[in-house]
Amino acid sequence: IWSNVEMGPPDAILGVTEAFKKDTNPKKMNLGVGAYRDDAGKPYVLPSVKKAEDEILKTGLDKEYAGIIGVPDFYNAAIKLALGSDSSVIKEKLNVTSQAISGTGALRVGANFFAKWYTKSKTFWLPTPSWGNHTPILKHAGLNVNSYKYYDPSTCGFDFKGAIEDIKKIPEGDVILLHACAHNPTGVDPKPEQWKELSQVIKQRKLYPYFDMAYQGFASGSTDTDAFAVRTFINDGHQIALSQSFSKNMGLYGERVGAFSIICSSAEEAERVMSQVKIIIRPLYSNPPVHGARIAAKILNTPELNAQWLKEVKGMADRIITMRQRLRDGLKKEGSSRNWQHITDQIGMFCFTGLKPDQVERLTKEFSIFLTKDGRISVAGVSSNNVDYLAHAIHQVTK
Ligand code: PLP
Ligand code: TYF
Repeated sequence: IWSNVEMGPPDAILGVTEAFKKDTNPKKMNLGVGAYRDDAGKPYVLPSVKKAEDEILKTGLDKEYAGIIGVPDFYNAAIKLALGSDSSVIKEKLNVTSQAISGTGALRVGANFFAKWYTKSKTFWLPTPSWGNHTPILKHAGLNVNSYKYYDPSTCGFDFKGAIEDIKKIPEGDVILLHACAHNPTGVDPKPEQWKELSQVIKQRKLYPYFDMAYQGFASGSTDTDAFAVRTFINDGHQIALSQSFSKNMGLYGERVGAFSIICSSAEEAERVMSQVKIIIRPLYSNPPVHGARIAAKILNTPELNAQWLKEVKGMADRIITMRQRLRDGLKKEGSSRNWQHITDQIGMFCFTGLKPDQVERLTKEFSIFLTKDGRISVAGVSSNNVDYLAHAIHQVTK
């Protein structure tokens, strides 16, 4: 029956882990997937998450279905985390917020909603490059995908001029996707002043800003600082859409905790939009899982746990910053004459090294260091034990 089905390629990011698992070299490193590791290279369950989970288990909650849009204590707290607890948008009930199956699911619910209800355009504009899953998520929902300049390979930094030039040419009404902070895969974010200008240009062009926020807290170590772009756009009067993920900042990867929001122009409009978001979710998966959302809700709504969590987020962000510095120092010690400043300039979980595909291939073949072909490394996979080995290997393939 399925003789017509062709073999598909492995996923560009998750395929790296498959290849890593097969390697027998004891020095092997998996710098592919963006998942935090502690300094011993082990997956990290945040102590605040453990504490929240213990407390939830003690209360002996049942396993009944959540509503279509999930656990209210969770999604109400999630949007507060993004917009700020004193947000007038929330007070005036202008937000439509639903729990979603992590960031990916939030993007897909959003994509389906835009495909069905956004009448001005069916085209989304992505930064070049963007997260590898953005294009398939949007295309599977029937949307068109286009791109605007973002990363400048000559500086390994943000191409502000190129981005503005391209955005000025986007047709009115189209949707522009923006990474709220800690851009994946480049680790390159606009500066606050640049965000302000982007907001103005996007407003003049009458574009619809859609934020993907998968790393709130991971860029700077502060969830408020990392919400700068989202809050600036809101203050400038944009009615944004927003997908949030709690995979990275709470380390809840496999629990699939996220939220999707749209900001409306009146509470009455928000009620109509909410009714249609529910109608999209119901035939997709009926309602989201509750366990992870309960954990996130407990952390976000309990002041002491919240304070503990923010410290732990900062701890993860700081360890990554330390590893960036040690990698850069290590390359210098190896005798590399290249400019590696971008390793410490870039932020968030990833470093876009600038390594070419043949150099990436040598890293994998000769050193058992696994990363995506675009030269992105997940700095979260680097630790005190292997940072010098990584510096040595990178120098060997770039000298
Ligand atoms: N968006 C971006 C930019 C990401 O980097 C990721 C994860 O790596 C996601 C969304 C979604 O991740 P998840 O579905 O685990 O929340
Ligand atoms: O490393 C990245 O960019 C992500 C990680 O369901 C990831 O692709 C892995 C699995 C998943 C979502 C994101």
